[in-house]
Amino acid sequence: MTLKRLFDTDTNTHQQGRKSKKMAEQTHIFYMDMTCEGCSNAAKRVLGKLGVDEGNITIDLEKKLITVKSSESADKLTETLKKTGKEIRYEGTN
Ligand SMILES: [Cu+2]
Repeated sequence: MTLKRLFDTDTNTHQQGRKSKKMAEQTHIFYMDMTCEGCSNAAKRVLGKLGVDEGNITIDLEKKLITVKSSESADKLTETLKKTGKEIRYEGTN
């Protein structure tokens, strides 16, 4: 029992500890007027420069939605995504 709990705790620590930021991460959803993979790659690139792990970015090209798990503010993420030159709209957190 005790051992299993120890292992569980260890796993959680590894999953969360990849980026050692103190602020709580939130999941934000953005609309971005993407038409192809070039657009989604551009989104990944600008977010990556901000320090967002690729594993924390989910892109639905068909729905034109980007889900980002980050401790950065929604404003900062919006500003960053706008660097792609595409229309960006903040859809909220989840
Ligand atoms: Cu494109």
